[in-house]
Amino acid sequence: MTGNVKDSSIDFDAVIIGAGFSGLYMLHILREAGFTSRVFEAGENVGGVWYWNRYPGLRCDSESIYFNYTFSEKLYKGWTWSSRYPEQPEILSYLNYVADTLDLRKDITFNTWVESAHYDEENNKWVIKTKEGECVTARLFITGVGCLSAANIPTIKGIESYDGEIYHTSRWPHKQIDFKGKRVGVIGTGSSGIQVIPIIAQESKHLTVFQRTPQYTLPANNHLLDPEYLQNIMDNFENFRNEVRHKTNGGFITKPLNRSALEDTPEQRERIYENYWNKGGPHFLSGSYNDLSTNPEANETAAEFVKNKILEIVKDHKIAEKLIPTFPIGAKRIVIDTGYYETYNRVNVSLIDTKKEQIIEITPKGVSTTEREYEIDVLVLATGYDAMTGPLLKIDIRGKSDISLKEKWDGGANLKTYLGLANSGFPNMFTITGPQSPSVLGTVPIFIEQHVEWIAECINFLRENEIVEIEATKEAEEVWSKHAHEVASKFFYAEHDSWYTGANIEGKPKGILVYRGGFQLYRKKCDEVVNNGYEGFQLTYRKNLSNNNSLIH
Ligand code: N01
Repeated sequence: MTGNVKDSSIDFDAVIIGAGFSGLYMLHILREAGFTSRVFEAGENVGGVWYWNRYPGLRCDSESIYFNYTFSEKLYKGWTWSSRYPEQPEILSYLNYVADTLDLRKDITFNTWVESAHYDEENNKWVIKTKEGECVTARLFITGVGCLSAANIPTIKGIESYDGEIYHTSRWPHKQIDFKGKRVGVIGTGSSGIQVIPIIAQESKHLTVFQRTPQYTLPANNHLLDPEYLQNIMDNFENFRNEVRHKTNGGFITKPLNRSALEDTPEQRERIYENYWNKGGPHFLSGSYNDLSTNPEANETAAEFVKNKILEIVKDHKIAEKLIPTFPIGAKRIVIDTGYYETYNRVNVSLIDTKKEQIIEITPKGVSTTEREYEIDVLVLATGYDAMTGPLLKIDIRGKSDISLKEKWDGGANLKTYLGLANSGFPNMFTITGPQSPSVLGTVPIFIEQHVEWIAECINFLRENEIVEIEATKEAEEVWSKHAHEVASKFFYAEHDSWYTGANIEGKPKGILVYRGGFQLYRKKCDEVVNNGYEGFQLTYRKNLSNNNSLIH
């Protein structure tokens, strides 16, 4: 490993947490603008979520041509994706390629966990301490901690007594796990479970899937990318970039049809749904009728189509019935898969519906339910994440008057942010893809670029105008949070339980964690804030301070 900086400087313009998509670009853009920056990263290399999350079968559910940076044509053209949906090793290689090309590692400290970041009001600086004993200061504190990086480890009775191998999908070991000849159990059937289950089924002696809630999953229809198709993008890069950044929901190019599902006859609908099902990926929902996420009757037609597909694919009717979801399609994040439903036609796979046959405890030998004990050699927890707020609240972040972010948000019950980027009481702090921003509702790297560029422009503005402090006002936060709630309330996901609302975590207050107004509207609002002189922010100029605090270098 190269990098792992521990130089003598302890005061920076900016400290950034995380060396994933967010932290790498933030570091690059600030460095190019002449700011001194340091990234702290818990992993031993770059990648963020894509460094930790590496279970077999992991592929991103965004298409690869959008799942990268677009800020540099040279960088874009220096990389070639192999398939439609990128697999985790390829994404990790891509981020290493970026770090190497831009020579980023020299400003990253690896294997380092930021424990606390406290705002020193007297000096207008953040004091950042790491678990490894470092303490640095910075004018600006920027989090690039990811939306889905804090693992949800279930508190099932007896879990610590289990004698077999146990893995969480988001903290997969950096070695190949041998499932051959073993009895494997998987708990959880979200995106992670649905991707890992077909692979484990092929390799193991027997696989038992413990399913609490059946999910809707659509075929990915993954395939190798045609070199001609890629060349065409490269040849028209400017148009492509403009389209992705300014005309789409961050890479979701397919625009929905301009009509309700209820305007078509059942036969027409069947043809449309079949077409999108065969195209593969999430386009089935986002690219077909325009009211599937808001109109229950329209939604039911799409849900019915998928239910019939399950009954068609899964040969055993009783198993198929267990796999049929009972909530509106899209109320939880849609999953895309390769051969998931087909896996239940295998003789070495069993499906346990844990709503009927509940898990009582984990024993030293395996999983004990209300019916029996299942002996398991390898237990895989595909139980997801404490999303959005979870990664931030794992760090002791304290703003003015020593108030922590946890206290300010009341653990999430009173979640209020300004644009998902800033918080009142927490000056000079920015949260890349923070809660109440579009974050995960599109192609994440494209959203990250928008946030990073907005923050960089803001920091330049602070330097040029001799501003030592920028802080979101309570009023602006109030208005933004109200707006975020209003736009979300039209969609099913707002009222159903999932990680989108925090309902997957025991004791976590339920609330809207993502901005559902669409990426273009969001971008427009962020731009308006800038054009109106950082409307909604309170700015403190150096000339108005008695202590003449230093500026950003
Ligand atoms: O997590 P999830 P995930 N006992 O929360 C169950 C992204 N991602 O890691 O639905 C028993 O969706 C839980 O049951 P229920 C993607 O955005 C992307 O799969 O709460 N079961 C559910 O079945 C995705 O949406 C990719 O009733 C328990 C499962 O565990 C997000 O990450 C790949 C339980 C968790 O599903 C999260 O996906 C992977 C318990 N105590 C992830 N606790 C791609 O890009 C939870 N469950 C393709």
